[in-house]
Amino acid sequence: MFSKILIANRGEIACRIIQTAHRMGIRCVAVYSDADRNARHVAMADEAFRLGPAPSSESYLKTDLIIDVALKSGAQAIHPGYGFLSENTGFAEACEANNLAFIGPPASAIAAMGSKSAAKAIMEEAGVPLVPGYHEADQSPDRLRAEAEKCGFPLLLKAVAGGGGKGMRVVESIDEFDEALAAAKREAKNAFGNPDMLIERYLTQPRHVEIQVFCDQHGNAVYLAERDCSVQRRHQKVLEEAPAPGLSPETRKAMGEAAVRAAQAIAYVGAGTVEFLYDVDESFFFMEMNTRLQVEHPVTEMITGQDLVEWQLRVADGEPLPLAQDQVRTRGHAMEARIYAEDPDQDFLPATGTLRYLRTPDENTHVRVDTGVVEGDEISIHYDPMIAKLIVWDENREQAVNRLVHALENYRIAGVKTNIRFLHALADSQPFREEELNTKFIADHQNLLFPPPKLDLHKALVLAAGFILRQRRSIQTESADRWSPFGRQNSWRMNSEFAQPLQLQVGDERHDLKVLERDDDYQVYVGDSVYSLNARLDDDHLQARINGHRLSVHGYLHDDQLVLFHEGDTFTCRLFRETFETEDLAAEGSLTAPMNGTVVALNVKPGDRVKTGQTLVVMEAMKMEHAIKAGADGVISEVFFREGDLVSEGNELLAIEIPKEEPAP
Ligand code: MV4
Repeated sequence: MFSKILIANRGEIACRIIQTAHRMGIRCVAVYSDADRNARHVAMADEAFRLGPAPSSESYLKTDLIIDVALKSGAQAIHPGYGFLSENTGFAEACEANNLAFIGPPASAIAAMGSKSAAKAIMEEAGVPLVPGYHEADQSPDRLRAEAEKCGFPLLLKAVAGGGGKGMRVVESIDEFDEALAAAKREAKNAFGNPDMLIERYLTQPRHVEIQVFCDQHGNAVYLAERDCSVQRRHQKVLEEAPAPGLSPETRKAMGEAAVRAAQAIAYVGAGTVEFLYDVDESFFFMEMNTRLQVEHPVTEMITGQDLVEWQLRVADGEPLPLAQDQVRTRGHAMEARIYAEDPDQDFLPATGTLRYLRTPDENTHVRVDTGVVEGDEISIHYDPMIAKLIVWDENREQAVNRLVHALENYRIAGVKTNIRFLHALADSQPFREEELNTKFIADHQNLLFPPPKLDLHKALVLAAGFILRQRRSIQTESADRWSPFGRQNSWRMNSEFAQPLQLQVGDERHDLKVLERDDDYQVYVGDSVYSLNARLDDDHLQARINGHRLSVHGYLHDDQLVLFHEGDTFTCRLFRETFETEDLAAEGSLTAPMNGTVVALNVKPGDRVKTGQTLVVMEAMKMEHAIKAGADGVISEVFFREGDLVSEGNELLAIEIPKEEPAP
């Protein structure tokens, strides 16, 4: 077995590979871009080498540099993960040429799946079912038109060089054919540099069912059940599960054996996936073969109890497959949800930012989290926006769905927008629970996937008040003398003049709350209503009772922004601090910004003499102006910002020299 491997990847899959390699006693060399200097995969590896700047083209796609690092570090093999160089024939060949084992298939097998029409010809020869249609070389419009009529309508034009859903066009009738063909060819030429088309009968309600295959270097091949990946959004997988619900043992066997024939037809070695379209009448058709370990491989691991990365390492080292086909067993049901940094409310626009608060569900036999990030990490524009994969397992699908829904409720992120709420709505929806799986699921159920908030506004505001006051009190009691009678608030202060005001902004709306408090109990006035609240805060966990309704939420307060997490949903509001209504006196030698905001007026310059009470700087935050005044007479020695600058809480704004004593006249 190898004693040292290089992982030519980043993020969760790099971490995933390192985990198995370490368990097997194999040392790991990581590579990283400047953006990933402090990334989890770098920290986990035994050593790591810088590749270059953040863009993939200058780092993770640098074939020669990665080979050099592997040779320099003494690694005997390279695991490419998925994406990046994993299906790059040049990279596989470069490994071979440098006597490094490529932990993946031979370059020839990768190349064989590069063209859709060539792949279909190979599969036809191997007896793998194909969607009826045409995939020959003759691209004359007359021939294509004749083949279209033979195929029948609706049909699908697919670019020979396309993949992953790019370059497809549905044609409903022969009248549309010529125009659709011309347009599809133009698109394919532009997108792939190859205008060639193939024709397929169009399946209107297909499912995406894929078979995990594995082949060793000795001609052995097995299939490890299937995955259903039908729930997709714009050809991006969202939820995957294994086994495929409703698949009969006969179909599973037929599909598995077809997949093995597919792999053997191209002399495959290692982990591969054969994708099928699975139709409502249980027929299935070859779609494409992915010549790598796939993102969703964990669901197969969960139901087979096998570690596919371990299999990859053994096969790459020349060992035979760990199991024969009749030793492969599955148990229970597994699901994977892909947690992305994206904003479902803005058409799933990728989101960036810092993972300020990140809590994951506890891992056990039922719950697994594959991730490459930790709290505090940055999600940048440079790479895939996937934050993590949440994988669950249980004895049957119904229980697995419950596990998934529950685990999503315990996956909490603040600082970066995510699709967690969307995933929660999807997993918890009736049609998903009822196995209504097909590739149009998300498009067909928009109403269910963007539900209104479960908490009503008043309850959310009352919880927010409880969280803020409890957190404030825990900070006060930490710092103050906890035995002092003055620190205790043990009587209702019934005069509403003594009620604490609390201003919370939700979206563009500002809500003025008033709160009376005694011990753990509060009376919260919101609008014309009053709520009795009992609240206990344990770290980030708030247990509240509002008018007798017990609720459990988690919260994160940062920069006057509070995020509450409740049953997969989040509630965000901004807190106006009392300091915003007061003035800060600059008594010290330097002056710092009291909050995040903008410098709207800078009334002084270096050398200016200032008098106590004089306004030096005006800041604006959350539509309120805040004057910063001199707390003593002095001279401005330095100014660190200009008008219009954005500053963060704690940033030094300016420096004042305050004479110890006025010089004698
Ligand atoms: C199809 C199809 C219906 N009929 N082919 C999309 C990705 C590409 N690899 C093949 N795809 C499809 N091919 C025929 N003859 C429907 C799709 C399809 C799809 C397939 C799997 C998962 C999601 C999908 C979403 C839209 C369309």
